Amino acid sequence: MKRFVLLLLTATLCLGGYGQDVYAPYRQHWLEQAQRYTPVLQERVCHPVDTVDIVPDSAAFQGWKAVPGSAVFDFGRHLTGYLTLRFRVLSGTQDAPLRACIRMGEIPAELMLSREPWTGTLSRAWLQDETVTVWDLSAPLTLSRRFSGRYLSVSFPDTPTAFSFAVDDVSLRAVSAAGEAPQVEGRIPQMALATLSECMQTVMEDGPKRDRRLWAGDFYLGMLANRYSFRNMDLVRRCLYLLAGCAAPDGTLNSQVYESPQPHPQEWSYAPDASLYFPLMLQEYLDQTGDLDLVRDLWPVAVKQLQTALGFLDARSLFHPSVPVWQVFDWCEGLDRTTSTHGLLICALRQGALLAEKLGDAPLAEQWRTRAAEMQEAARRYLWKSGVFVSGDAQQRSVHSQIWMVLGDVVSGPAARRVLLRALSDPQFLRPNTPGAMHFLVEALIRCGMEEEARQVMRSCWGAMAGLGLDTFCEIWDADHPDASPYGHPGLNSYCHLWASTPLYFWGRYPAIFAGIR
Ligand code: RAM
Repeated sequence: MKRFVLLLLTATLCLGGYGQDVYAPYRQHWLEQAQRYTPVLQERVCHPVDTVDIVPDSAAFQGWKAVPGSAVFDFGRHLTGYLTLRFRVLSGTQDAPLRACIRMGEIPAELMLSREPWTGTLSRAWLQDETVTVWDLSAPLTLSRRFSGRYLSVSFPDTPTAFSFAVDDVSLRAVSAAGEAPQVEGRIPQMALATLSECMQTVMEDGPKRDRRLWAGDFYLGMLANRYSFRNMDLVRRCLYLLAGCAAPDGTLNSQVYESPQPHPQEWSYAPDASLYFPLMLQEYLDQTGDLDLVRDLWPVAVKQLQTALGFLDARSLFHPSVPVWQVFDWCEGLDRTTSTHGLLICALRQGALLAEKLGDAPLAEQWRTRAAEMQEAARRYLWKSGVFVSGDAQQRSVHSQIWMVLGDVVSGPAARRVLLRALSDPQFLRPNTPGAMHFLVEALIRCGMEEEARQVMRSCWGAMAGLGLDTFCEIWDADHPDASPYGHPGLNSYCHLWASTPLYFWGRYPAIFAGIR
């Protein structure tokens, strides 16, 4: 009974301020299914393996590196979990509380970055800085915050006068839903595995430090990486059902879902690109499992995402919303995303058509294939300018647009190769600056047989991060501006990010192409 009331409450929360719920017949069931697949997190108590100092070094990532020393605990790898400190009074009697300042960093620089004045555009509370007053040194201190990182500094600014003390033990109860790790060869796949397993919590989180939530776009890429590594399909099912259960009452997907205290969405967070990954997710899930029942269960969501996006086409069959619509793809500043969404919609329609056929709806499959063909034709006719595809009224040129025109099969063969080569060699083109967008670049290069170029992107993005001695792959990667942050402060960047874990997919799916990279 209690469970029923909670689910009802969740269903009500998901409705937010919208009108009637198009998913009323299904929502409760979807949320129940999501709950049913909640994983049991595996726990492991870890201790620091060393102590280090963090020193400036202009060659190191963001200018700081860890060297043998004594100021900072080093857990030896990226961990996500709960910290416990134990103290011991060495002399005298504890006559006053102790103030402990605790900082954790995913990378060395994070402990050293200046916080004043605060320039971040997200809350400073994302920084893993905690000040705790310890009243009883004989009791272990466990912090309620879940931390994520490798480096831990603990300092005591208010020195006691009547007693001395020591930190006796530091431990971190690490949690993950990943399950047993497969053996993978090579530094890049190993880092990708660490990245993915850290993001696998009770949902596939986009980043265990920030934002710690289910993001539709990131999850699609996490699904691909999971396929060739942990194969934790229950976690995938949970995420699919959560996205569906927290969709807006008008049927559009919210791009983000929180789990606590009850599953609920970031309201009004529809983004066509995040939403259009949903048919791709279902097709990918079916391909991985053969489980048509789940696909049938969530089919209304896929249909609605495609119908909604088709509603943004203009009379020429171009994706051209008449009102501003938030689109993501990448953090590249000033990027016009409409051509990218156009290409993604073509992909989603074609995947949707495959699914419709498998579910016995041949007319719908036919209808979507026809729309996809019209959109391909429209792109060739209206978006093609001087040998490349442009985006938006300003006819912006970006690598992103070429990627999605290739993936949408608007251009193929030698012409596709020319388009990608041109975009990659011309500095005038805007370029991806996140591994999430680089993923699709690699996929597009492979699609048109440009294997050496695909390896080159793998080396210059993921390989470069590996070369810097990081433990996990980052949310942002801009080799020319290593401390670039879309959030106004590099401390807010996530240095272990789900969408960067797809080397696992590339190595698994195309072993012959990537096996040579170490
Ligand atoms: C950030 C996160 C997330 C990403 C969105 C668009 O908030 O990095 O992973 O998908 O942006």
